[in-house]
Amino acid sequence: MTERTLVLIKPDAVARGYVGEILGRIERKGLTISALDLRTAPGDIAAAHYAEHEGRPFYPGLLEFITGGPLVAAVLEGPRAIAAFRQLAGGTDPVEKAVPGTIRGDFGLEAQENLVHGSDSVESAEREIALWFPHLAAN
Ligand code: RTP
Ligand code: MG
Repeated sequence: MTERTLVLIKPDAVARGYVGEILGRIERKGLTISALDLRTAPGDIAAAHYAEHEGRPFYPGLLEFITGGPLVAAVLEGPRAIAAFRQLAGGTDPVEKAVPGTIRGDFGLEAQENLVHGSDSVESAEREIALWFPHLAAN
């Protein structure tokens, strides 16, 4: 079953020049890039994207970080694309959870500035695709 997932190459990764490296890993894994856009996230989109974390201590800083510079938003497609990209990304904390060989494990040091986002379920993916790429919403 082909799946879609919403990926963000976060502002830290764009600022550090890792867009090509990360897209290369996505392509080498075999996932298809079906939408790709460099943009600075407006506050309302960022807040809606991370609404599940509202009230957590890191939430205000997370919104500031994610809106603080250009990011790359993408839609990936492929068999088990959601899990496949999260495998490439590695665990949330680049040091405590992500292992070497993953994007976060290879390039990250901090829990917040962890380079990438990938949807965590089919429901999240469809919600996030509709938010970032309204013209690609399922219905
Ligand atoms: P994401 O949603 O960005 O793909 O990351 P995730 O599923 O691996 O992690 P999640 O728990 O959803 O957290 C969302 C993002 O919030 C930032 N964060 N900072 N300072 C902290 O302790 C902390 N914890 C999470 C990270 O940018 C994380 O990716
Ligand atoms: Mg998450």
